[in-house]
Order: sequence, then C-alpha cells, then structure tokens
Amino acid sequence: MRVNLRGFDIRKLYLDEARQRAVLDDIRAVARAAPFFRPDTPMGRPMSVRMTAAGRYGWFSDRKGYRYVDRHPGGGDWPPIPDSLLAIWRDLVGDDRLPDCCLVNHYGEGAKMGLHQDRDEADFSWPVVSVSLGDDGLFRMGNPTRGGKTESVWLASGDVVVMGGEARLAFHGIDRIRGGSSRLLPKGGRLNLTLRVVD
Ligand SMILES: O=C(O)CCC(=O)C(=O)O
Ligand SMILES: [Mn+2]
Repeated sequence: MRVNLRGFDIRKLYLDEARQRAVLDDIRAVARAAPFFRPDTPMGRPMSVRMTAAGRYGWFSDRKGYRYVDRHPGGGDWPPIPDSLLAIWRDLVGDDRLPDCCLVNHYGEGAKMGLHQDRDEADFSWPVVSVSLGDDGLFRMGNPTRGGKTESVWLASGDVVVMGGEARLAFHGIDRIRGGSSRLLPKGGRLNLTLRVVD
C-alpha cells in the first residue's frame, strides 16, 4: 500500500519479512564496526535515541551543534552502506547518485525524536529515504516552517518513507514507540535507517 501525506511518500510494508531480516543482519554488522553511541543535544542533554551510521559521513551532535562527521566518535571510519540498503535507494530514487550516509537510529521504548527538519545536507533536490524496522513508531509530519497543523502515521517494520519534493524540508519527528508491537528485534525497540546525499 502507498499513501502520500503532504508529499511524504509512505510505502507500507515495502520490505517483506525476509528483506527486513536481511537489512537487520547488515545493520548489526554496521553496529559491530561502528558501535551505537548516545549524542548530546546542543543544549547538553543526552538524546533518547542511540545512533550510529554507515557511509562516507555519519552524524554527530554535542554542545557545538549538529553536524555530519567523517569519523565515528571512537576515531574509526564509518563502515560502507550495505548493499541491501543501496538496493532500496536504487529502486525508489535511481542510481544517478547514491547516498553517502545511512544514519542508524535506535529507539528504546521511551525514546522519541522532536520535530525537526533535515537540512544539514548540501542539495535538497535529493530525497531522504527512511526505512523502519522493529516496533511501530508514531511519525508526525508538519510543514516547511515551524507550527501549523500536523498529521501522524504509525510506521511499522518494513515501511519505507521517501521524503522528497515538498516534504524534503518539512518538519517531522517521532512522538512515541509502541513497545512489543514487533518481534523482529529480539530485545524490542525500533530501528530507523535514513539514506541521505550529504554533499
Ligand atoms: O525515526 C524516524 O522515523 C525519523 C528519523 C529522523 O527524522 C532523522 O533521523 O532525522
Ligand atoms: Mn529527520
């Protein structure tokens, strides 16, 4: 099923269970090479989400602000973006340009992500492609400027969202996680993978 809400192109169950498991195995390998860490917000508070990344760039945040960085905070390179994820990008966006970052967010049961725009990339003509695995997450979609009405949708395991066009700079966030709604991750929780063209 495919739903378009405010330019957010939502593909329900884009990945069947076998493909979800294949992506999950690849993300586990990424997390072995580049362990999850918990960044601080620029306000100095720890984020509720744990993060890591694959590709030429990962993402980092501390008191100096949010930014893309070319190394894991432990000092090593980020591992390459797994082919299982590049295949999703090729299917949905094409292969004129491949993403150079796959940001990996892990949400435990109480984790959330406040409304924000993805605007640290150089070229907004490329979409951000988001892949959800594990427990359902309540995804809120707003407008290109702060404020105004929002709409929410539960993203389930295997759902993919293409944020392009008018949705590319729209505010969005995750309000809450529905614990125990998926059995994909043995310890529960939700993984969200976002593919991005950074520069
Ligand atoms: O977890 C999600 O579905 C959204 C993640 C997100 O917006 C981000 O990482 O910038
Ligand atoms: Mn975002």
